Amino acid sequence: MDAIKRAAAIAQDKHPRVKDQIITYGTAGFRTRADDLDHVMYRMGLLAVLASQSRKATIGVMITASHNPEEDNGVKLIDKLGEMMPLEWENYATQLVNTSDKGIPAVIKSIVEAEKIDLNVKAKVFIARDTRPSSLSLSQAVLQGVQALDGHPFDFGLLTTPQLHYMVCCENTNKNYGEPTEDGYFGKLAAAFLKLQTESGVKRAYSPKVNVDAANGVGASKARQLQNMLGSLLQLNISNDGTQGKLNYRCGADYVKVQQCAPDGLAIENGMRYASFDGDADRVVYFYLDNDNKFHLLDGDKIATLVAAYLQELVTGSGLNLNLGLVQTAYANGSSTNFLTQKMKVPVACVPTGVKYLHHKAQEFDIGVYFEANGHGTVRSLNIQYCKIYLYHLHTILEHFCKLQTVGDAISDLLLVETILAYRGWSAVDWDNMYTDLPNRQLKIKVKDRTVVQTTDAERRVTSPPGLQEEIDRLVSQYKNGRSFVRPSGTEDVVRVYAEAETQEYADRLACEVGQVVYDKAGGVGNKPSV
Ligand code: G16
Repeated sequence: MDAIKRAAAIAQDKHPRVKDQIITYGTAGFRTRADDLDHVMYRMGLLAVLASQSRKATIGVMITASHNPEEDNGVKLIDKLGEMMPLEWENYATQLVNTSDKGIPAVIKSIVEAEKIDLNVKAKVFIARDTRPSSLSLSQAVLQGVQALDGHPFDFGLLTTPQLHYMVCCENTNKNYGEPTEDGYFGKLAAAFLKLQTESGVKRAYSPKVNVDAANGVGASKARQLQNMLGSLLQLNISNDGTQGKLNYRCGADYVKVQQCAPDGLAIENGMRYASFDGDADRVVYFYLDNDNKFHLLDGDKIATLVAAYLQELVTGSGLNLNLGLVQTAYANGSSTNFLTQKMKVPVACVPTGVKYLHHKAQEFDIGVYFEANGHGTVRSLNIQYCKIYLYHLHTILEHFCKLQTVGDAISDLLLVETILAYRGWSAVDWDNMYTDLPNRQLKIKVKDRTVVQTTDAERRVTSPPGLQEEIDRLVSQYKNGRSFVRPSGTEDVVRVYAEAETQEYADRLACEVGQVVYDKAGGVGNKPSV
């Protein structure tokens, strides 16, 4: 029996597709209830072998549902340089996952033909997982998929998503970038942080204490490993480390960003600086309490502004003619965009949600800073070597903190933020004072089928269902500084609503009114939002 037939037989016997439910490769891979994912994982193991043979490189498979609730899980493939797979591979993934068990050989053969794959090439697949209870058995299913097509799996066990990106890239660049081990990863980050602190100096006003909410996820143990290498340079006090609370439940970057409040599991005090990771530690947001005990969020937009302003200062100081730009999504707070374009004179581009779009767009600049408001982001520069000659600091930052972080990395982004705060001698309040956010609100609306909502113009306008955009325009026109858009999530079964306005009360009301219209026009289910 050849490998493809054997793989199909194992699928039917051990990893059958039991539900006739279509699942698509979304914003960040497949994501749904963990109970529905066994066959998906096995088939992604098969696909990873084909991808490895096609690209003649090691491919990564990460098992995580990132910010989603603990009951969910997900999987995504990592391309040879640590980037997301091209669109055609996302389509292959959707085809392979949704065919019947008997249909597997035909789909594999069509991929082999389309990509002209030599099935004799030795395939190598790196696998890692987050801390969800379901992740271990799902990673076994991936492993069996890889073995079924005679590929060679290497299971790293628990890693953050960005760590697996790092491992894949190191492996495929002959270890030029670093050792594909955890020691290699932490050693590289710690050495760069130490170097930047020593050379650019740490202002006295800077406090190296940061309280980290690790979302009860994999980032907790990893941040501790980093802490062991940093000594007193940076003092990370880690809460929500998974020993008590539930993953992402009332904690983590997504909760803090969307709810605009401190997470459970840590006692927030004024004068301190806090950071929240998400479940697989590829996003980070900061927050603090002011002297009036008011909560302040320093989200991806604030991080982008801090980083872009710092890099612009370095570039301007060098006299080099490098163009620096920022990439955001529709979720970016209007004040951040105004501050950057009008005050800092940094060009800003807007793209659809998903780091793959931001990453791609950022490459149009010599130095492209990209961040989603939810805390995903990094800096891209295709001119790293060029920067090295003139801008040693910039080069160190790009090379060590940013180069590989094609999806953003909470840990290296935290080091980047701390490097800049130390250099400027800033507290969280000083940083927040760069500009004031417009009050905003996000809601999730449950609908029968979220794909009925279709968008254009980087997701800022709705094209379907008919009449929805006109209603949103009408509502927005009633609010000073009002802005709102809706889009189907690519990771959860909801339609997302974003609104901003002059006051929090108005932003809340606008979001609710837009949510009601979505509910009415897009087939809402369950409770209708009420003002
Ligand atoms: C993923 C993507 C992000 C995206 C987020 C929410 O993040 O990598 O680019 O912003 O999902 O996407 P959506 O609004 O389509 O649900 P994560 O941290 O969950 O992997």
